[in-house]
Amino acid sequence: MAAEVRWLLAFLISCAVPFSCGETPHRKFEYKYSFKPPYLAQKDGTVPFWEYGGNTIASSENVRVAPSLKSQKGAIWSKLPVTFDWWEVDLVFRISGRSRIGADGLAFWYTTAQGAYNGTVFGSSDLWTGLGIFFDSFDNDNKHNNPYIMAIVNDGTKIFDHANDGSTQQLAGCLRDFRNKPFATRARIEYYKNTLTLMFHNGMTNNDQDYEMCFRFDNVVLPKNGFFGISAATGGLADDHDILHFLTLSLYPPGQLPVDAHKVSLEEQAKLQQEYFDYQKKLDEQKEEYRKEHPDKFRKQEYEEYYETEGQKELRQIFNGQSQMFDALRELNRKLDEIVGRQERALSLISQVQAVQGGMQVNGQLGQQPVAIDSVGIRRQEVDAVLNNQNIILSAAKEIKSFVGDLHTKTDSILNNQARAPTAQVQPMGYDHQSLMAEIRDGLNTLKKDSKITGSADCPNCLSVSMFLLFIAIQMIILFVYSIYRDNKEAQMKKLY
Ligand SMILES: [Ca+2]
Ligand SMILES: [Ca+2]
Repeated sequence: MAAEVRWLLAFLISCAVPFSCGETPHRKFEYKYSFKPPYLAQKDGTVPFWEYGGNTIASSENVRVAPSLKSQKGAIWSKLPVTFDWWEVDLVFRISGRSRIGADGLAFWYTTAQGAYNGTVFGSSDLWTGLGIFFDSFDNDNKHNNPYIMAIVNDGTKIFDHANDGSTQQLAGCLRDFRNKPFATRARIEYYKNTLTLMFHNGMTNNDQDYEMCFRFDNVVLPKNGFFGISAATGGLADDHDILHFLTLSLYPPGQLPVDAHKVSLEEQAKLQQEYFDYQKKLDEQKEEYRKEHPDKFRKQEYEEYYETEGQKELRQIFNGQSQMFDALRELNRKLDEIVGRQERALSLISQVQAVQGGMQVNGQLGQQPVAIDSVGIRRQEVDAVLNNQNIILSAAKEIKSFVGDLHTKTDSILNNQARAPTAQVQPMGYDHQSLMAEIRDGLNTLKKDSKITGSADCPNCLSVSMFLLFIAIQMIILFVYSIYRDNKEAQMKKLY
């Protein structure tokens, strides 16, 4: 009875889990809190719905928050406060510099007020209220743990702990290298139902799906109606800190998407689409004009694209090889995960079988052999076989272990011998090679001497061919005489009878 109840419970839980976990929020693109190329900055240099300052430069392709010059600081802040509770920000960025170590880093902000453009925390204000996510390039505390990504939530009272790279204040973080990557690095920051998640793309591939978890932290409470911002700073060492995309999505639990928001977005979408097409058309016309005006220059540029230097070629080959290795590794990783999953399932099934067996024994049904448990799809003898196999594998592993230990000790002693007598030769142990060699040499010499003696002197004891034939002839004569004699004898005997 207990077993049935357990099965029912397991079934109910397995049914309920997908419904509770599979809930995905509705996503809506928020263009007033986003920027992306082309035409990121307008002709007058402004970025629509954003304000920037300090040493930040915005172009049509990206926002260079801090350039690779000494002691630069800059920031870009959204003009409007956020009007939604939950959000996801897709950040596509590049941090690159010629030095092996870079500085200082980049910060993503969600704070109750816009910060400064030349502050002390990665280019913006300290004592902030809200969230700061820092991409810290420079290792201030010399613990060899940078570049590092970390999140710090501040209530406006904490001063950023630069000396310890913020490690005493961080909510969560991960060690990831984000500098000088072949493709742009990406961070997906999600704040949904008080859970803060950061997914990171290391820029080693241009596959949009290669995100991995940096951290996930529950029970994070952020103030409402904050401002988004990005800031960066350089020090004695300097990197270029470029933001290529800043895409914001508002998240709504299923069934809570505001109705009018969807309608408005459709209208505005159509309007923007039209604007985009007009602009695209204008640009194509301008391009065509330019091509007509400068035909030679254009042709030259066209052909130059086809050539690459030796260095570029080599780099491309190396990169291709590495990409292949990376793909193979990822595939292996996936398969390992699969195997681990299967093993866990098998283990849970075995434990269930044992539990069921235990239940049966308690209920006094010991007489009935629990031969088949079809509902699980696994039989008793199969479990036994699996256990036996495991035991065999274990004993084999033990043997291998002792063998490896043996090998290890032997290797150690060889190494010690070598250390004592540092020659290129490995000294044999417990077996005198040289004396054996001497013995063999000696034996060979005697053999040679013997063969010389036998080869040079006439063989006194040997039988020659003529001698042998003589013996044969004598024997034949004797036999012949004897047969004649015997015939005579027989003839005489016959006469007598
Ligand atoms: Ca630092
Ligand atoms: Ca550090």
